[in-house]
Amino acid sequence: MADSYQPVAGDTLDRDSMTLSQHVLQQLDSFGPEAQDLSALMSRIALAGKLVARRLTRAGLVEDALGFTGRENIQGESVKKMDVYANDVFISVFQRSGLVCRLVSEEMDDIYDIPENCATGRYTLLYDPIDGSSNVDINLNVGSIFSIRQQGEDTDKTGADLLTSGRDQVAAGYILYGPSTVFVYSIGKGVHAFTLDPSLGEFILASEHIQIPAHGANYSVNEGNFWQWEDPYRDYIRYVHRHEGYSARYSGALVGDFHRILMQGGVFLYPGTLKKPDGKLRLLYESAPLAFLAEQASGKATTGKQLILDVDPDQIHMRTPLIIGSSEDVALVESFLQERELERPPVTSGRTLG
Ligand code: P6P
Repeated sequence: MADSYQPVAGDTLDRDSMTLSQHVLQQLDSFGPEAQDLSALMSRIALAGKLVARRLTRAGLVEDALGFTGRENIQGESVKKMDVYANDVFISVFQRSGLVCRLVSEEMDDIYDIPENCATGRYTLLYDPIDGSSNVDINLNVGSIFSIRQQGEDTDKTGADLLTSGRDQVAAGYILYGPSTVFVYSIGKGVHAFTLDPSLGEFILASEHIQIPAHGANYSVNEGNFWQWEDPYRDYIRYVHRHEGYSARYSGALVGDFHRILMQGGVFLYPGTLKKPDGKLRLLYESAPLAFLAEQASGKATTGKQLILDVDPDQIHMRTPLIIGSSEDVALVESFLQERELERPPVTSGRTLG
């Protein structure tokens, strides 16, 4: 009998055909209904990402795509037209999907119910449709952040079942709209990154089981808030200013700043300020999903007092301070907050300003 056919295309074709939906099924090691639902859900998020990416790449050319709407969201922030468009994209791709029963968004005060999905939809999607929208009009990177939770008992329709710690997340991730569009996710089995191949219209596997280095040079913080911080944060900044081997990197968009930390190491921090004592970043759809990824990638995420993933929110738009990134760099920030002498990372041979 002739030898069975042996594919000749090899690794490249295998890689290019490892789509996001296939990867989720592989991760779950199952083709059962639950796995199929989660795979389909991830594909819908990817579709939302492609629609937002398409709009962003043409924003400068499309009438009325840029600028402000003139409204403020529940956060008291001016709403950009792109915020609204991206939020509507997520609603549109999940209506009549049978997958998601509720949506929680930075751009919507209340929970958005999709009752027609609730017969089968076992999930709630929490998302920041465009994170870092101040970058949109100047063509700098922005992102979408998402968190997926199981549909709990919400008989009184208050979303009380969502007010549990981030350890109840089923999956989390983000889409980074940069020179390329990157989809990063975890379902609790490592962190994986996909790159959008526009010629295919598919997100193709780029990196698997990403690990945050234990230490990195990047420290990412808005130093313009220095005057508003508590002293321990100021002492940390003075420390990195006086020691060689640190680089300040801050884009004004959390997703891009976190992605740099994920890939190169270092620490991102958004402390509480005089104006925003609880910090600016929202727990359920910004800090908790990124903390889920950080811990999956051997990093750490804390409020400065508590691990982000252990915080029980008191309302769906709750804010917390955020310190996230390499385990050693987060520990260095904590050492100032806990006023404990941590043997500081070895001072490099370079100069140390006393
Ligand atoms: P600031 C964008 O508005 C955002 O929510 C994050 O993406 C970003 O890290 C942060 O706020 C930037 O805030 O106060 O430094 O401009």
